[in-house]
Amino acid sequence: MAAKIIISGSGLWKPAHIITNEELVEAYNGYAAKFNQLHAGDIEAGKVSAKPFSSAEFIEKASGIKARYAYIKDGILDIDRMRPRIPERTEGELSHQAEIALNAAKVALTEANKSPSDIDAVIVSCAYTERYYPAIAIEVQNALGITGFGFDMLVACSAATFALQRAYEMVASGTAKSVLVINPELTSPQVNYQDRDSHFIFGDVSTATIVESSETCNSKHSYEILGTKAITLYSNNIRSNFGYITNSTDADPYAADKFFHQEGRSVFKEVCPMAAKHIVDQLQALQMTPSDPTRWWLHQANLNMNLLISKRILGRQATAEEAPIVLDEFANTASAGSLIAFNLHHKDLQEGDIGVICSFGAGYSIGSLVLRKCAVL
Ligand code: CO8
Repeated sequence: MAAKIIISGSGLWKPAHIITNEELVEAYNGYAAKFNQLHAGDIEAGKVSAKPFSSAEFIEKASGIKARYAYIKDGILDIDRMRPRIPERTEGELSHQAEIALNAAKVALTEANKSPSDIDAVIVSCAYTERYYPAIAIEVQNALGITGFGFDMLVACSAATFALQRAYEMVASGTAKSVLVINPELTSPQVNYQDRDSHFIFGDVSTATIVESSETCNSKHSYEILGTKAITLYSNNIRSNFGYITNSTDADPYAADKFFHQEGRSVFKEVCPMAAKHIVDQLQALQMTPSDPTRWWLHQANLNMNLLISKRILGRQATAEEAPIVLDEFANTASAGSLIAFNLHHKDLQEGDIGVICSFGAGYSIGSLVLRKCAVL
């Protein structure tokens, strides 16, 4: 029998610090009031727009988010700073992102019943890396003592699913035997905490996944990857213009357009039908219907978005058990959201049960994997 490609372990690491909507809104509103007072003359003269006030009720109603984790909380709620105070590390120290990547990677290795010597490829895939080279993946590879190769990948919200698809192909083609995919989503430095429309959206987290062949898999809970599907469609509706070229363009490296910004309503309207069609088409290609999967590990950007997508797919709203929501606790964690949902909600599935991991977001990008639970060892 031909070998199958398996997800054999999943790791989740969450920061020690939590910021509730109420704390975030209190800080933002303090900042906005101070800004409006300082610029009262220019606001009056129509030269500067007044900062509108935020509300915890709006945030929860519009997004489903109640709180988020912060790698470093210090500084974010300081109305004279409004960004985390992350200490710079020397070149001899482990980088911040490699550290949180390792935290999740070690859990995934344990869950997969693997040691670093079993792994021969590392992919660090997320929305941002804290530097361009050497790759964070190679730093992680070195810290774990893995022989083989590593590289970084950036695909915004679909970084995790796209990397799992590359891992699938690597194991299937024999270019690697076991791949460690890590998503250290350190989003807080790219959140514009001075912007009412987006200050509440993101949280920090790290997830990791092991992909290997059924010939080597010996983990308790494992999942055969039955199919993978990716699509991208260019859109400016979710964008960050931060990058290395700013030094040469003389643009302000900290201007609002250099942070995450979006046309949230347009994203909602355009991405929901795309994601629903993507999943239905993929199931069809695998000779399945939407009633086959028992679990939907969907991207976690917005509760209403997930409810709408599951309704479009199933013709009814999915239950919390079928399509678990984690964004109340974690907020949007860029590419890690669907993997957090998988991590926290997969062990109860029975042998043969079908599940779908799906991400959707900036690019636009949509990535999905259809899984079947293997026998529990
Ligand atoms: N408090 C109070 N009122 C507010 C606030 C606030 N914080 N924000 C907006 N409002 C107001 C608006 O000004 C508006 O007022 P008015 O009606 O007077 O104009 C009203 O509330 C309604 O505003 P919206 O129409 O904008 O509100 P929505 O109901 O559409 O909700 C959301 C806004 C929550 C942003 C929603 O549109 C949404 O979630 N859309 C989906 C977006 C999405 O999925 N984006 C994906 C982004 S993630 C991604 O792709 C990864 C990127 C890489 C990671 C980046 C890491 C930093």
